[in-house]
Amino acid sequence: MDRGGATLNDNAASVLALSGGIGGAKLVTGLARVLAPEQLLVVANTGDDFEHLGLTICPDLDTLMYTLAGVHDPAKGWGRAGDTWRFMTALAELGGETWFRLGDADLATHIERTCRLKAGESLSAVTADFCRRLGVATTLLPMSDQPVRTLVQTADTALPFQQYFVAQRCAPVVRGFSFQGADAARPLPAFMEALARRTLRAVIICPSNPFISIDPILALPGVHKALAACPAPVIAVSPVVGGRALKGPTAKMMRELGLPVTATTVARHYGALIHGYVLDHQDAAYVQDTDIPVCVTQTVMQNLDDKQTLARTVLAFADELARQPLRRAAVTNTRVTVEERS
Ligand code: FO1
Repeated sequence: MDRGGATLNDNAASVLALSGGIGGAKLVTGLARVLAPEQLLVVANTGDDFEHLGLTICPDLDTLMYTLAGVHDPAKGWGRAGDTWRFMTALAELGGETWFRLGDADLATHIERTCRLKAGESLSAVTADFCRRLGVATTLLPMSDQPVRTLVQTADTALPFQQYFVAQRCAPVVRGFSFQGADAARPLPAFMEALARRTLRAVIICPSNPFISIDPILALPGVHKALAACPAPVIAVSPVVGGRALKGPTAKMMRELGLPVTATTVARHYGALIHGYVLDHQDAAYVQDTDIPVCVTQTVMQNLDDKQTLARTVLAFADELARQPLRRAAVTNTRVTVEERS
């Protein structure tokens, strides 16, 4: 069953969420709880994907899939709950590469996906089937069926994303990013159809890292233009709270790129793409810095209640914006990319 070209129920008001892994998955969990399955389409970043030990690993897609299935490891944020590590132990004994840890149950996902990709199935078809088998009712799409690989430009070299993130623990100073393969990749048809849909209720940019989780999605041909022309409110939720990133290297990256570590920087980064911005109570002082409608609320999600409450608040904000003529920010975009070197 290939859901790559699937459409949402056209009679239902639908919500499109753009997400990276752990941070975005929290809001996606809330959205999946407050919306019917046919009302939510989740598009996942695949720029973090890579080939490792002969396997195709899709970290953000898997984090979203496991989270929506309720089988994720909430402590680590990635991988499966209760996983065991016999494969890694045995691999270490044999002198294999152990810098990227694959749990035994998680390994099954990578092996089965790789077999199916090699047999000619698309990533979206494999994802749809895995989701069905794991009981995920929400439609989860990779941003593209073609490979896109994020490269992190450091002072001396361009590092493949997982080399930077896991092997080097985000230590190298970041100068910019590029998304290898993005120019030749195509966004999933169902994603583009949703963006143009008359009944689309909102596009929600989840509280994910703007540089490495959302920009790869925006870098796909046609996506930026389609978002800019989208008839529904486009809303971003800040991943920066009180001058810190809730998860991951967002704040460190901002500092190294010479950007202030504030919620405003993220709004400016999305620039004229967004109609509304959601930030935390702790950042209420920054409201005056933006010239688009802002919703100040609790964005820190510690439990399921927080996730559902934020999801409801974001949707109510979108509905409020949709009742007025939509206007976008006048601020310039602070996109940080470097030319592809390959
Ligand atoms: N993150 C780590 O910090 N160390 C790991 O060994 C690791 C393994 C891993 C395996 C499967 C998977 O789906 C994700 C994994 N992650 C690991 C997380 C991943 O590198 C990042 O969270 C994302 O790429 C950033 O969104």
